[in-house]
Order: sequence, then C-alpha cells, then structure tokens
Amino acid sequence: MKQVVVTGTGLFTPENSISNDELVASYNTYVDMFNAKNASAIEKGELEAMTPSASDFIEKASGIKSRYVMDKAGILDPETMVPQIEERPNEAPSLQAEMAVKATQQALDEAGLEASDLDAVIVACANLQRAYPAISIEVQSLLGVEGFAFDMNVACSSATFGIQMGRDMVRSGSAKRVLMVNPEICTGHLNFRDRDSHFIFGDVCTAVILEDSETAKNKNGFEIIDTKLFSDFSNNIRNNFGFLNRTDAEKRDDKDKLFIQNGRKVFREVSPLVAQMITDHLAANNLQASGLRRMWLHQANRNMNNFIAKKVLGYEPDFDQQPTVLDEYANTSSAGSIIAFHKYKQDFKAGETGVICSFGAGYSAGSVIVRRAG
Ligand code: CO8
Repeated sequence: MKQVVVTGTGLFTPENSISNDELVASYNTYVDMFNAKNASAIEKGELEAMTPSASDFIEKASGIKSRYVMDKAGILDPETMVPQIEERPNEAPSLQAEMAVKATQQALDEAGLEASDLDAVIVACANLQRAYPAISIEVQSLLGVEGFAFDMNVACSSATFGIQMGRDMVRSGSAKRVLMVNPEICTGHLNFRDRDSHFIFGDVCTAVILEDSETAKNKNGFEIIDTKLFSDFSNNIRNNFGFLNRTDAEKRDDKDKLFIQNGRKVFREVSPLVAQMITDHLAANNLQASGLRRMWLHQANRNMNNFIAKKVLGYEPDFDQQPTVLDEYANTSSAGSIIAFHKYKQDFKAGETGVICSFGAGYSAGSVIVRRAG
C-alpha cells in the first residue's frame, strides 16, 4: 500500500480584519435604528425590541476576537450588513477560484512542485459560489493542471473528508498528486443581523497537497497514518439556501436561507462525540494519547476545543499542544483546523505524531492522524 504524505500546505488571508468591537458597534447601531423605527409596535407589544450584542460575551463564549473578511465596509455598514462583492463577468476568474490559486501557490512552494505536477483538484468547502461549472475545474484550468477536478461540501468537515478522498485516490492510483483546497467565504452566508451568530465566521482559504511518499520531493512532509470520518444527521446547524428557493417566492428570503444553529445543543452533543472519536481512532492505530505532540482541532469554539482536548489527553493542554487561531480568524468552517496545522507544524520533529480534526454541520466529523516524515 502506498504511503500518502502531506507535502505542502498554503494559506490565503484576506487583507481586512474586523475586531469584535467594530462588529458589535455596527450591530448595536442597527439595533438602535430598528428599535427607534419600530418604537410604537414595540410599545404596544406587537414586536419584540432587539437586544444589543457585547464584545466581552463573544470573546468569553467563543474565544473569537476578530475575523478576516473579503469585504469590510458592507458588513459594518448598518444599512447593509452584507459583504459587498461585485459580480464578475464569466470571462474573469471567480473569487473562490482566485483565493484557491493564491493558497495553492504557497502549498506548491513547500512541496517543491509546479502546478503542472498535480493531476487532481478537490475544492472542499461549506459554501460554493455557484452551482456549475465546478469551482475546482476552474481552479484546475487557472493552475494548468491536467487530469480531473471536483467540488465537495461536508460543511466544516469538508477538508478532512477531502483529505481522505485525496489519500484514497493516491493509494488506489487514480491520481498521483492531489490538491485539496478550501476557499471559505463564510461571511456571504452569515446573518450579521442575528445576535446569536453575527460574530462567528470569517473568510480565508487553505490548501493541502497529498502525494505518494516514494515520489515526493519534500521528504519532510507529514505521513497520513490513518483517517476516520463520521456523520449523523442533525438539524442543529442548518442553511436552507438552495436552487429550489425561487420556487417558493414567499419564503425565499426567510432567515433560514442563511446560517442558523442551536449553538448550545451543538456544543453539548458534538464535543463528547468528537473526543470519543479521536480516542477510538488513536486506539485503533495502537497509539496512546500521551504520545500526541499536538491536536489541530476545528476552530469553532475555544471552550469546546479545551473540553475535547482535555477528554482525549486527560489533562488541560497548553497552547503548544492545542493551538488556536480562533482569536485572529474566528470560525472559518472547513479551513479552521488546516490554518492551525499550517501555522503550527514547522516545529515538528521526525516521528512526532499529531491529529487534525474537524467537526460541524451534518453532523460531520473527520480525524486525520499524521506523523512527521524525514
Ligand atoms: N452578545 C451578548 N449576549 C449574547 C449574544 C451576543 N452576541 N448572543 C447571545 N447572548 C446571550 C444569550 O441571549 C444568552 O443570554 P441568557 O443566558 O440571558 O438567556 C447568553 O448569552 C448565552 O447564550 P448561548 O447559550 O447562545 O451562548 P453559548 O455560551 O452557548 O455560546 C456559541 C454561543 C458561541 C455560539 C456556542 O454555543 C458555540 O460556539 N457552540 C458550538 C457551535 C459549533 O461548533 N458550531 C459549528 C458550526 S460551524 C459549521 O458547522 C459550519 C457551517 C457552515 C459554514 C457557514 C458559513 C456561514
């Protein structure tokens, strides 16, 4: 059986960042405007007054301090509260494909490869900007890759599911070198007028290159020891946006056509499940949690990650063992655990082992055990 190795990772970070204070100021201005406009209905009890948001709640409940975004002005303008992203002509590269190419260049550099060395492209993310042609095929064309490409979506677990797909492809021989890339424009589908979730997401793109260790140029990559995926249907994180929305005009613009979650329930249900999944996955590979150098967990909630890591390890890990990027990037859906891996992998010594783990809507979860080669 071929040994598949991650030989390169890449990260594209948008230029603009929004702090909690900036986001909350915009939200609270909107709240004041809404309550003033509807003062009489609120007074009569026909409408509920909106409640302000608070930066200290956001940081305490989630660990998020800021987020990078593709458009800052439109999100912060209380009149719009939507990123303003101009539609491009068909002849121009789409925004997601452009982000993907930028992240890929970095991954190729680390792998010591040219784009023409790749023969398969997977775009794996929670939100795809169009139905077809596949964004991945556009990325393939922009990079000049001969072979095949496809898009896939398992929400926050798209990257780990994509890694398993890529690994299986290399092992079976259906591809030699796979690019798995995660262009996440989460702010396009976030309701910035919803107090419960307006602070959660940011935009970013990550890239991972998977290839056969025998032919890899980078001999210091990360061997994939094993992958494990899990899914179990739940409505607790849901977005009803889809191609049938136009067939029911009355409900087309309802709030459920954007991200909605029952965050408390997700926290309670998913955290123990993920901790057990990692524990079982390690055991199935005859590995001890005590031998883990690091856990690169999905970046949704700092407290959730602390709970999971503590359950797996048996003690509260420090930043080095369980790094976070939530403070700077917020939740970037499928890209979160890959940002953490990208930023905090260089100090690994040959033979050291870690786990990349994602979890989210579906429910879905993925665990990837890696060991530094070399
Ligand atoms: N400011 C001030 N107070 C607030 C705010 C706010 N913004 N929001 C809520 N509160 C209040 C509530 O009203 C409540 O008050 P009270 O106690 O008086 O009723 C109190 O704070 C507590 O509210 P919650 O119970 O909601 O707060 P939690 O402590 O549970 O924290 C979190 C909320 C941070 C959302 C938390 O529940 C969480 O992170 N849960 C895990 C969620 C998770 O992991 N989800 C995964 C989703 S990601 C995914 O799957 C990808 C989807 C695809 C991407 C889509 C892109 C858009």
